[in-house]
Amino acid sequence: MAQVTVASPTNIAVIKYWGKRDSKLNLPINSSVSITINQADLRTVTTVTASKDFPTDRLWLNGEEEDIEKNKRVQKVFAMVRGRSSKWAGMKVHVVSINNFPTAAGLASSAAGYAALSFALAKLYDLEDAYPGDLSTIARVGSGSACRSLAGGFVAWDMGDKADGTDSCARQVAPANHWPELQVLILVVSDKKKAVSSTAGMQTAVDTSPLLAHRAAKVVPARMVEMEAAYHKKDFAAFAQLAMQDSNQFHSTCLDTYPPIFYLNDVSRAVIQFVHAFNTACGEVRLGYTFDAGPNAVLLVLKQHAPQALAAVLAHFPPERGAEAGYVNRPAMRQAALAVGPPAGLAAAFPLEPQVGVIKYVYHTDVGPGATILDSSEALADSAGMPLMTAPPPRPAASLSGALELCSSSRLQLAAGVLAAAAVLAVAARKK
Ligand code: 2P0
Repeated sequence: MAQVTVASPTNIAVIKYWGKRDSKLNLPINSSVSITINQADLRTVTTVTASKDFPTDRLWLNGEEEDIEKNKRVQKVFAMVRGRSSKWAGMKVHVVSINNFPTAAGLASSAAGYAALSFALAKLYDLEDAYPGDLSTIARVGSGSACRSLAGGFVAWDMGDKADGTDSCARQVAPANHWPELQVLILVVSDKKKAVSSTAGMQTAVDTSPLLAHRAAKVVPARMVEMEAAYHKKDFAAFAQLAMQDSNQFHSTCLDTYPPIFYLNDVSRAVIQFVHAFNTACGEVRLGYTFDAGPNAVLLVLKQHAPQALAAVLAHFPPERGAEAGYVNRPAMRQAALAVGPPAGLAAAFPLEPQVGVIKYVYHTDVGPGATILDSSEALADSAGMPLMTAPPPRPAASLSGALELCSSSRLQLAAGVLAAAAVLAVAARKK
C-alpha cells in the first residue's frame, strides 16, 4: 500500500483558452496564460492510495462516491499515468478529493481537480518530467486548463502544433514571488453549476463562431507576447487592460456562437461598468476584471489599492443586512477597506443604485504556488484508502461569518463544508 496527499490551486486565465483542435487530447486552438490563485483560499486536496488488495479503482469527490468506470476523463488520466510506469502494475487506486470552493461554478474547479489528480498519481507512480512541461500534458488530458495549475505564479499554456500533444504544455512565465503586490478579489455572483459546460460551449463555438477563429489566429498570438511582457515588467495598467479586453472578447465569441451562450449576467455587466467607473474616478487603471465561463467576477488589483477597491465593492454591491461579517473571507481586509473608503468621484462615475445582496461573498486572495505534496497528517483517506469523510458535511448552523471567526485551518474546513454542501458532486460535471 502506498499513499500520497496533494493540494492543487485553481487558476484564472487572463488570456483565455476557448476552443479545441483535438477534443480527445484537449489540444487548444490558441495559447493561454493564467495566474495561479493562492491555495490558502481556493484549492483541491486529493489523496490517492494504491494497493494490490483493492479489487477496483474507486473515486470519492466531496464525500460522495462517483462511478469511476463511466468517467472518461479520469480513465484517460489513469491510462496515461499507467502507460508510463510499471511501478504499481496490477494495483488499483482509491482517489479521495475535496474542493474548498463550489464545483463547476466558473471558479475553475476542473483545473484544480485534474491538476491535483494527475500530480498525485505522478507522485505515486514516481513519474518525472521527461522535458519541461511533460507532466502537465497528463493534467491537460483531464481538463485543458488544469495543465496551468501545476505551477505557481504566472503560467502559460503553449498550444503546440504536434498531433500527439506532447508540445501542448504548461510553462511557468514567472514564479509567485515575481509580483507579490498583485492581488485578486473574486466576487461570487453564483455558486451554482452553470447551464452550458465549457467543453460543450467551446465545441459549439469552434463549429459556428467566425469571431473565435479570427481571435485564435490573429488576436491571441500578439496578446500572449504583450501579456507576458506586461507581467515581466509588472506594468499593471497594461496587464489589467489586456485582461479586460481578452475577457470581453472571449464573451463576445460566446455571443457569436450559434445558438449563443450567455455566461455573464446582469450583475456581471454591472461589475464591468463599475470597474471602468472606478478607473475613471481614480484617473488611471487601478482595477481590472476577467470572467470565466460563468458570471463570477475576478478583479485584479495591486495591494496598495486593494482596500480602496474592496471599499468600492462594499459600497456599490453591499451584502444583505446581517451578512456583513461573512461577506469577505479575510475580516481584516474588510476593516482596512472600511477605513479607507471608496475613491472620491466614484458615485458620480457609476450612477447605479447600490445593488444589495447580488454578490454572495468576496474572496480576497493573491497569486500563489502550484501543486504541492501535503503531510500524511492531511490525508483524506485512512490507511485502507477509505475516505475519512464519507458524506458531504451538513451545512453548519453557523454561517460563513461564524466560520470566519475561527482559526484559519478550521475556518477553511468549515467554509469548505458550507460551500461543498452546496456543490454538485459529479466528476462528470467537473468541467468549468
Ligand atoms: C480558461 N476556461 O482559459 C478558459 C476561460 C473557461 C473560460 O479553460 O473541456 O474546463 O476540460 O478542456 O479547461 C474552461 O475549460 O475545459 C476554461 P476542458 P476547461 O481557463
